[in-house]
Amino acid sequence: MFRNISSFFVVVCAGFLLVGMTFSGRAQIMRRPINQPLSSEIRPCSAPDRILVKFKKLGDIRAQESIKASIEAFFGIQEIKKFTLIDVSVYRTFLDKEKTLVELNASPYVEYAEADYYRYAKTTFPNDSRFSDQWGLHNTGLNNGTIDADIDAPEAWDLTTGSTSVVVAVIDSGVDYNHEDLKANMWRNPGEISGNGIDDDGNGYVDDYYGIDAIENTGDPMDDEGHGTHASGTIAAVGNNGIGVTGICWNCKIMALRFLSRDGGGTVSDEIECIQYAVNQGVKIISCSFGEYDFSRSEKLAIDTARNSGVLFIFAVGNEGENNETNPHYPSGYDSENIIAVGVSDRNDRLVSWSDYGITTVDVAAPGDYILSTVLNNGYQSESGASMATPHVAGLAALLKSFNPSLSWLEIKNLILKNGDKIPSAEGKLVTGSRINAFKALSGEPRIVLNLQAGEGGTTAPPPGIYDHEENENVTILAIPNTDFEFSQWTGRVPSGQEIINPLFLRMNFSRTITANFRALIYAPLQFEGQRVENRSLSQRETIIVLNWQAHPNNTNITLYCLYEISGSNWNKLADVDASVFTYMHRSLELNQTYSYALVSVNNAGSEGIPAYLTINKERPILFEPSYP
Ligand SMILES: [Ca+2]
Ligand SMILES: [Ca+2]
Ligand SMILES: [Ca+2]
Ligand SMILES: [Ca+2]
Repeated sequence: MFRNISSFFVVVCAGFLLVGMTFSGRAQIMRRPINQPLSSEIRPCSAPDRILVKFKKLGDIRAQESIKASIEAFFGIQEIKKFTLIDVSVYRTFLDKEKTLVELNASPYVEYAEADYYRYAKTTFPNDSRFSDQWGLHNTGLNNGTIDADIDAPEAWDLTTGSTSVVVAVIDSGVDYNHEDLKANMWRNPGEISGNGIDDDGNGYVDDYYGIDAIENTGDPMDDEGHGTHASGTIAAVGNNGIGVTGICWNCKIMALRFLSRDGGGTVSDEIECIQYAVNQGVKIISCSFGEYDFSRSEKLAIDTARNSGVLFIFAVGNEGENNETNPHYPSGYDSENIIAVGVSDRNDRLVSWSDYGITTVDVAAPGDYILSTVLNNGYQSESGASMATPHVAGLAALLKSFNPSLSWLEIKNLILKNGDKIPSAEGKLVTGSRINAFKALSGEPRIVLNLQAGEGGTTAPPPGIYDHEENENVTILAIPNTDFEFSQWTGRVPSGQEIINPLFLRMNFSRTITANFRALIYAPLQFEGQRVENRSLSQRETIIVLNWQAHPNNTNITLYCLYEISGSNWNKLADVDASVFTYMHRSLELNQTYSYALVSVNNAGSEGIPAYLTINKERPILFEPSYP
């Protein structure tokens, strides 16, 4: 019928003149598909093509029917059903739904028009056959567990069940990529044709379709141990497919990276090869269920460098019950910002006795005791360890990234750490004292992350670091006077004054990470002067220029002055003068020439300030001129 809408237009225009509304441009609105596919990843708020309308009762029935018909024709809406109980009609919309609603609500004949909102079941339970055994996701108290000692996964799945575009790299013993409950969620290298014996994407690995094996340097990360397959199932076993278990992320992708051999060991170099592969493929979340007690500079460097690519690492702590404050465990124990170190909680929400802990070194606990997940050859098995807790956090990170793809590694980390459930046995033992909670993390309040850095030679109070704040919280940053500051949104200058430090007030009402970078402003030395001396003795005919200056009182931490002679566009350094010395004698110069200088203050961070310039003309007064013999 709506192919005919333009033929209704004249009639409708009369109608709308009658009701005194303006609908300019209505005829230009293009038709477009309205039944947009409903993604299982993000749930819509309302039906895309249905609205509810209640008309005002004006005039008699005939008049009402006439007005209703005119409005239906004009707006191109089609009545599907009418609820006599409340005198409200359900309409199908064929044009822009939101615009139609706005305009209907502006009509004097319409009491109201509203979207046909969705209502969702309060919790989303998957149909995977063994979900009831996955106490870490939803604890019903089975096996003497505690009801709700879990990460509230079904509640989180009301918000999202994960996006196919989020990839988690699992650096482990490989993954059984043929497992019935993993196969559909395996990452596949888009640049590689599987099984043709050719390195199609030229990345050095032949047929690296699911990832790599860094031990054998091949493109086949098949798991022969089961450990990586177990971790992968917790992160992203296929959810709601009627079989086996479900991952925390039903639809996310697993990149398989093998560096642990069958005996459970692997080298840092093979691990770094895996990290590099993941970074090169653009992965933002890396799950690592391994570690030991030796510090590796290269491993830390790889982690810190991956931060530049926005990578968040989830690391297992040890299963030795050690205090990582006194006995550090790596890689979980590095002071790198872009890591979450994960300890182990059990089905009664206790930090297990064998979990490593550390008030500054272990961030959070996650279920890791008797965790059912995928193992080799389409199997399922319960395992215990920080290796099982870690993928719970990695899965949650992936769920968060699915829910809001714009989240940075830092925002994801903050959402996870700030929105757990406190568990008494973790108090004083973990940074957060909490076990993760997926629902709380997903529905967490927006927080502001302030990344405060002292730039070259700058100082800040509080010290440089990463701080997070509530939205609309006032934040005070102290910086030395006369420092420049740079934010991603704005720049400015801390005003100069008599005080030693001046506060800078920020209202934290941005929704994103802010980087504040304070740079010291170094002023030019004062009273840069020079005097010329002509030496015209028979033995030595030369000009000597004596340069003098004073320190600028606003400068702090000056260590030296760099003196340059300027010749055309060239700056030739004459000397580095110690900061306690304010004079320099430039000797052996040509008679009757003009000389130009620049003097630059340098602070203890090596930062150079604004130059002071000086030109000594040959006409300037001569301080001393020996007489000719
Ligand atoms: Ca629960
Ligand atoms: Ca390749
Ligand atoms: Ca190939
Ligand atoms: Ca499943």
